[in-house]
Parts: sequence; structure tokens; C-alpha cells
Amino acid sequence: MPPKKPEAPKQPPIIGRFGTSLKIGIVGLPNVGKSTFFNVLTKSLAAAENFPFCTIDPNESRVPVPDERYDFLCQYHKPLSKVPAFLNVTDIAGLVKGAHEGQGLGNAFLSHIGACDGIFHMTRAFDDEDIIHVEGNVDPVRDIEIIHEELRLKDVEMIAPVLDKLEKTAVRGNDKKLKPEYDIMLKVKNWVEEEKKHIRFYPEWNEKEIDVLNKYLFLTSKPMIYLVNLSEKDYIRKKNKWLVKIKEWVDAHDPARWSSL
Ligand SMILES: Nc1nc2c(ncn2[C@@H]2O[C@H](COP(=O)(O)OP(=O)(O)O)[C@@H](O)[C@H]2O)c(=O)[nH]1
Ligand SMILES: [Mg+2]
Repeated sequence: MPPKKPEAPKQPPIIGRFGTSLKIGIVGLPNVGKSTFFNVLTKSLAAAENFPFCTIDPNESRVPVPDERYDFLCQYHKPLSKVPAFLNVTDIAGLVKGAHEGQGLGNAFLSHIGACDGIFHMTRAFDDEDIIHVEGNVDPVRDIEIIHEELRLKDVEMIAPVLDKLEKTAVRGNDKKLKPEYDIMLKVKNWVEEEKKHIRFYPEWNEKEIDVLNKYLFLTSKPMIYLVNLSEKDYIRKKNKWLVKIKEWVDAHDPARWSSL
């Protein structure tokens, strides 16, 4: 018998949908610079204007992901067709406070986030009196909290019917197969609704729990990258009064942020 191959170490389960075509949505309040960033990123022509709801439909673009290994392989093998990895980026219209209840067309925009695998969370740290801020003044930490709360409240809303349905079948209908899923969803509901936390912040979902979470892909389970839009001057001098405050907030609230990198 050939010697047994050592088994590859088992990867810890990760929440999310996996595939070769990843989709990431740019999310944030209106007028923080989402479309500008989208344009820079995709060099496409999404409207970037000083009007809070100028992006009505999500704009989507495929952005090639630079990868030295890919370039090397292409150079070495000289294949007839070359298909680099792409990231699908969606410019999602701005969310406002109350979006989960439909404020500012919020419900439609939140459903666009539902179709994404991850979130670019754009915040505004540039001052410009000509660019209206929906909250009246620049405060990216407050803005991050508004967006987080809207995502969480949308999940609360999405968890309720899932749990209702499971309750009908697993508890009242006595369907034993569904009882574990019901228990898991109760735990998820408790975490999101009572503890007021995002799903991905829970330190140790087990494999079965992750299987259930991956069935629903709730908004607060999606990986998030925080982006800070600075003025050119601040970017060059590497200084801005909000940067430390944003970092402190993220460090204090987003323990999962390095876990899957
Ligand atoms: N002063 C300044 N204006 C910006 C900056 N980024 C975007 N803007 C302007 O802010 C307005 C809103 O930007 P937009 O990208 O449409 O924001 P969105 O609503 O988040 O998509 C536009 O007039 C942009 O030109 C920036 O870094 N500094
Ligand atoms: Mg926009």
C-alpha cells in the first residue's frame, strides 16, 4: 500500500459564499464619495454629483485584480486566452438613518447589499461646505455607527420571518430535522437583536451554525473593509483629525476585522 498522504490541516469554517466571481458593494451615507471612488476604481461613468440620491440603480463594474503570480504564469506559458481574476464592484446608493424602514429608498438599497459578498464601507473625513452632508456636519464615527445600525436593523427584520417559519415546522410541526436550525436561529436572533451585535463579531460560530448562516447570508455577516475619504491635502500630509478616532472605533467594535485576511 502506498504511504498515506498526510491530511491537509482542516481550514476553520468561514461565513460567506465562495466562488470565482466575488461581488463587493460600496456602502455609506449619501455624498461621502462612493461614486467618485467607484469611478476611480472602475474608470466608468457612474454619476458623481452633489446630490444625495443621484445613484438610483446600483452601478456595477468588473475590476481586474492585479496579481503578480498571474502575470508570471501568462509570461511563462503564453496562453492563447488570458482571463485574470475579477472583482465585481457595485456602487450602491447612499443609505440614511431609517433606511431599514424604507427611508430614502433604503430598503431597495439594502437589498442590493444582500446580493454582495462583501462591503466597502466608505466614510467621509473631508470638509467641504459645498458638499451637503445629510447629517449636517462631518463626523465619520457617527456615520459608521448609523450605517452599522441600519445593517443590523435590516438583519433583525430578515431574521424574524425565518424564525417564524422554523417555529411553525420545527416546534409546532414537530419536525425534528429542523430543530437544530431553529435553535441556531434563536441564538442568531439573540445576538443581533438583544446583544445588538453584528453576526460576524461573534467570536466562535461552529460549523453547523455557519452552515445555517450561509443559507441566509445576512448583511451583518458580510466581511467589511473600511474606507476613509480624505482631502488630497490630508492624504499627502498623512494627517486628518478623524483618522485616530476612526481607528479607535474600529479597534473597539470590530474584533473580526483581521480574522479572514
Ligand atoms: N472636496 C471633496 N469633494 C469630494 C471628495 N470626494 C467626493 N467629493 C465630491 O462630493 C460629491 C459627492 O460625491 P459622490 O462620489 O457622488 O458621493 P456618493 O453620494 O457617496 O456617491 C461630488 O460632488 C464629489 O465630487 C473629496 O475627497 N473632497
Ligand atoms: Mg453615489
